[in-house]
Amino acid sequence: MQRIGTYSLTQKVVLSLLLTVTQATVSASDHGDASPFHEPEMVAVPGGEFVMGSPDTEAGRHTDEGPQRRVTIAPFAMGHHEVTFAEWDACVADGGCEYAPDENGWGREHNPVINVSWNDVQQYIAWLNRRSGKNYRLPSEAEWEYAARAGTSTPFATGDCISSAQANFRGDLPYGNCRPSEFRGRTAEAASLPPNPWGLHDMYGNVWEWTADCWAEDYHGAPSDGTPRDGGDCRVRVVRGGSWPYDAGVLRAAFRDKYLLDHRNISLGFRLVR
Ligand SMILES: [Ca+2]
Repeated sequence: MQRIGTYSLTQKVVLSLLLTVTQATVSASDHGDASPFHEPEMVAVPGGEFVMGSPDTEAGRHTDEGPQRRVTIAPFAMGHHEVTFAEWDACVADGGCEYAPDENGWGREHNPVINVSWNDVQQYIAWLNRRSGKNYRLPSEAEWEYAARAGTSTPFATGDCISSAQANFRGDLPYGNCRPSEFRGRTAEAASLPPNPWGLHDMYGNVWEWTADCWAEDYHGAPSDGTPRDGGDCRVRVVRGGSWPYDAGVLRAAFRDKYLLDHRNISLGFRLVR
């Protein structure tokens, strides 16, 4: 449905019929003219164990990325792409989200939603869970890094370098001795760049992604079972993955940053897990 603009007219008709059926089945409690309800497209992430954080030897490393430790992760499903404006706007239209974020003149639809705070996201999740009857939530920091690495241990799932053909970031500020590439200067349509080995798009760059975890200065005392950290400073939550106006060093799988719960900006979005 999200890519309806690219379908042929016949496909649109078929799709609308299908959606009508889905709507009737899924949402008997629909209100009037609200948009049809769609769940996010999810990708199955296998359970496993991984080494979280970066080694002392990794260029650009910060002390908050250690100490490295083994973390066990139960299987889960993760958003195929960052939550889009179309997905957010459906929540607003349905009365589930009070806040309609500005798109910074870049258009809405398939662009990743920006200008949403951690608190705003809680409204979206509550709405989605009411409508779907499922348990969508923000990923833990450990789940996020596990999924971003997708079995790799290099700074990026793409290896020791990443380019703007693989991720949306300041390609003109590459990592280490890697070659420079394009800087787009804005968000890219969600999932318009190649996925990581586990089929997840834009884990590196495009928009920062909120996680569930309270901020702590390093991994001493952090859980090793993949659950979010609830100690530390819970007024501040961890964001991951870097974003379109940041250099490659910030896109590293181990890199961590943080924002206050009510902070909104044009490089900050999210994706969900369940
Ligand atoms: Ca991202």
